[in-house]
Amino acid sequence: MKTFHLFIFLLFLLLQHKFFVRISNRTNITMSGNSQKSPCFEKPRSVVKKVLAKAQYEGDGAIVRRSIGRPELKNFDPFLMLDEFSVSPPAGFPDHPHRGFETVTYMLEGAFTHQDFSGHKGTIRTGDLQWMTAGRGIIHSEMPAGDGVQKGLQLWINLSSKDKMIEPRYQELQSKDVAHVEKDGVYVRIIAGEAFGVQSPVYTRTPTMYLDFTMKPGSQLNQSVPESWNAFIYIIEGEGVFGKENSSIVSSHHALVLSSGDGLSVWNRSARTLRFILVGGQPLNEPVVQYGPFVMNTQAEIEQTFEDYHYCRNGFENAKQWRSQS
Ligand SMILES: *[C@@H]1O[C@H](CO)[C@@H](O)[C@H](O)[C@H]1NC(C)=O
Ligand SMILES: *[C@@H]1O[C@H](CO)[C@@H](O)[C@H](O)[C@H]1NC(C)=O
Ligand SMILES: *[C@@H]1O[C@H](CO)[C@@H](O)[C@H](O)[C@H]1NC(C)=O
Ligand SMILES: *[C@@H]1O[C@H](CO)[C@@H](O)[C@H](O)[C@H]1NC(C)=O
Ligand SMILES: *[C@@H]1O[C@H](CO)[C@@H](O)[C@H](O)[C@H]1NC(C)=O
Ligand SMILES: CC(=O)N[C@H]1CO[C@H](CO)[C@@H](O)[C@@H]1O
Repeated sequence: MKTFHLFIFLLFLLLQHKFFVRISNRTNITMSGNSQKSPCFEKPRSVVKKVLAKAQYEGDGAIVRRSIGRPELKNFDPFLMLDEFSVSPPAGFPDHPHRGFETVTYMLEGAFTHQDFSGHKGTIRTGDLQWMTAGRGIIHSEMPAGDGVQKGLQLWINLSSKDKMIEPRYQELQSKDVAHVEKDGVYVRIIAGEAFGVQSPVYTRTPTMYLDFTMKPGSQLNQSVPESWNAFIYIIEGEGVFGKENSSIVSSHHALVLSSGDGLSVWNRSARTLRFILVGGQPLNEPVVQYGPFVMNTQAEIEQTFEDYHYCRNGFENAKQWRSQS
């Protein structure tokens, strides 16, 4: 009996030992796969369209470089617009309405003050972020908060038809609270989504990724992007090589539309810092009717929105008495 127990015990040890070896070998394989050659994309994304965002006037004397939303880059579901703005007082974006989508304002330099018709008011500064869900309706102003040129990015993200008339909501994040990681000469600020295993706290109603990358000369990046999402790049500063290793160099103020695929690789080819945003989102695949600051699904809904705005109802009630203060 005793020998039998000993036999079982030894067999157990033996099996356990084998088991551990297996596990540890497998762990090693996974780890080296991630840290050295990682991640080998099954279907790397490449650049399918390159558009220069030319400067134009918008609002009241503000200069914007529009990429998404310009005639060559419309209907990039779920994105409606991306503006790189550059504004000196007294220019700005005085009282104007929104319905049916979200605006994401990210300050690159300087500060902007916003105030809305529900009494919400605040200032965002360099590196701060405001994620505003306009939902059923907001009227607000966005004006420079300091002297000189104030710069930032504003992205418009569509809401699905079931979310278009939700209550307005703000998510504000100060620069110090924006998740960030630095790895091998690549610094990333994670506004939405995930990079290098770090996740943003921002909740996005339309699933979205928004990453701000700064790459030192000589650095290289592999970033995964969900395969079915639409994704693009906007270059803020410097120049880089995107998608395929031997593709041509692209410089600042260009937007690059990416093919579908599970990830993106980027190389620098210059002695300067490269800074760009990578933005991706799950397409809504629903019909759209946009009229200026209103984005709905049908012509009838747009007409309804104009009426609501005109008669101050269905979300625009506060518009009756409200004017922003200067
Ligand atoms: C584990 O790795 C070692 C060293 O590379 C190798 O000799 C051994 O055969 C591997 N064991 C298994 C179970 O794969
Ligand atoms: C597994 O990784 C450990 C720690 O990095 C290392 O000491 C060991 O040699 C590796 N084993 C194999 C089989 O690569
Ligand atoms: C990116 O992926 C490629 C191909 O899998 C690999 O050769 C390269 O080392 C990776 N780069 C980084 C920084 O992980
Ligand atoms: C890129 O160009 C280099 C040198 O011109 C060449 O050796 C390499 O094979 C090319 N790589 C690809 C993926 O085409
Ligand atoms: C915008 O949102 C609507 C639905 O809410 C959707 O049907 C449409 O495809 C979207 N359009 C764009 C350009 O993203
Ligand atoms: C991967 C790559 O293209 N690296 C280049 C980045 O920039 C430096 C500086 O110009 C080059 O030396 C590297 O070859």
